[in-house]
Amino acid sequence: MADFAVPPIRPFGIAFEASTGAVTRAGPVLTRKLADLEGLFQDGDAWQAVRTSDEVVYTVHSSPVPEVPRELPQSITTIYPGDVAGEFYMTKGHQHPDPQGEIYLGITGLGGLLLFDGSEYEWIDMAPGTSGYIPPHWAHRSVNVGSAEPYRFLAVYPGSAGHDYQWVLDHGMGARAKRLGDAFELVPFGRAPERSVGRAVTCGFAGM
Ligand code: M6P
Ligand code: ZN
Repeated sequence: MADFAVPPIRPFGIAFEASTGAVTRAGPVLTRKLADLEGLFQDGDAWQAVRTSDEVVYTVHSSPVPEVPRELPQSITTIYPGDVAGEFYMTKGHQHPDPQGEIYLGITGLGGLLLFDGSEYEWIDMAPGTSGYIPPHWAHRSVNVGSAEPYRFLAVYPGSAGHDYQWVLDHGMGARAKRLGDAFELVPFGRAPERSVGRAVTCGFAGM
């Protein structure tokens, strides 16, 4: 498997393959299956029942730009369609230990960017061409809310930001994106540690 490059890095172009999420020049590729998402779906029994299914929930194709200070790594994340007991497939979600911003750009499919600062959540509808801004101190998770298509987006982030996954296990993400007929709804976390100031919002894209 390709690895991150070692600085100093010379300027170079990166091609993004819109139909697969692959990048050239290629860096590391991460594959997360249902078994890797322990403790994240609300219905733990439903997750237990499917955890050994080997189903891929999402992939992350990174460029060779390394996660080190002053560099700007990029990656393409592809979240496949699906849900666990109505809660849509999603990334683990993380907080940046070094609080710095991040930018996403929707490439294919329909998704959402869920942000949580520890007390309030925000939701940004993501579609091809939509850019979502993640300010410092906001944990972030991506969700595929489309019916059949993979949701795919570009991420660009400071190389020193890091990934704190425990923060999400400890604090949750403020809300959950769940199937509601042909659309979806955001349901605030309802029990400890699922607590937050939030609002139930019913969202949806025309034609879904
Ligand atoms: C985006 C970026 C990456 C992140 C990936 C998957 O591509 O934010 O830094 O790793 O999404 O998200 P997570 O790490 O929360 O599983
Ligand atoms: Zn991030």
